[in-house]
Amino acid sequence: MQYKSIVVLTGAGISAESGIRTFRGADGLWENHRIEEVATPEAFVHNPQLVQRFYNERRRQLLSGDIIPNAAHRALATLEREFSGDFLLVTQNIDDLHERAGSHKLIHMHGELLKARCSASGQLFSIDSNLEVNDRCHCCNLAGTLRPHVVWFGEMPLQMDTIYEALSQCAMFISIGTSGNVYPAAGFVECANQAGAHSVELNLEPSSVGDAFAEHRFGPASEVVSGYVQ
Ligand code: BV8
Repeated sequence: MQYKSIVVLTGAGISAESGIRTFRGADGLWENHRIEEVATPEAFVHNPQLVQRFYNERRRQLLSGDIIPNAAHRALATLEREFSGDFLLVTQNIDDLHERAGSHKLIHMHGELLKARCSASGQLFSIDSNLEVNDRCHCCNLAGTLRPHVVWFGEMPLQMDTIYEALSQCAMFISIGTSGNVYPAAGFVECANQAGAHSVELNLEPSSVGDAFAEHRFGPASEVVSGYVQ
């Protein structure tokens, strides 16, 4: 690719063919709760067992051995390895499929399913099993302070300064597998356009912000992404 710098944004759609349900795929519902109602700090205060169950179930699926990176994850890892310019992959996803495919220049702006965080100290811990409400934290030994290291609705996404700096410098912005419904991620294309970047949407269908992109390729990520980046 002849561009000097590339920023890639991925959403749930890039992991769909690996077997992880998208938010829209679940009609935004989980156990008859709207995702926005379960993935919030208020929900965690009001019903921590429900919220922990929501993440424990997703963590169990991710660790089941049935979920592996697909050709789209692998194509992005190859692009990072072979591209000589500046490269940053920003994912809204909390799974570890990009890492397992070999991506390193990666930001999980909405956190990571395989990490827990102490609400008191901010310390992070890797977890490969259930996280229960009364689990005692390793740093303060308090019960009830451990939460999923995930950005809930109403919480500030992670590393936003780094992301906005990369967007302001990028020559190409590629958005993959996201419906463009959740901000601030859905606004990244406008930042890239203002930086004069060439913006590309690779998705199953036009997203809510599809009109902002200069170029579109529609189809399953496992086909469209490798076809576009290689
Ligand atoms: C913030 C982690 C401000 C959790 C997620 C009221 C109160 C508070 C905030 C708000 C509010 N109203 C609006 C907001 C802002 C809010 C927001 O945007 N809400 C939406 C619902 C309107 N945003 C926030 O709250 C954000 N924070 O604004 O903070 C602030 C300011 C200062 C100080 C403090 C705070 C935080 C949002 C992060 C929420 N956490 N994830 C978890 O995972 O459980 S969001 C979660 O949903 C995902 O991470 C992702 O971002 C989003 C789902 O979106 P997608 O990834 O796009 O997935 P989706 O299923 O929607 O679409 C899949 C796409 O793939 C589809 O287009 C489909 O066609 C395509 N596809 C499917 N299969 C394939 C495919 N494509 C290719 N190939 C395939 N095979």
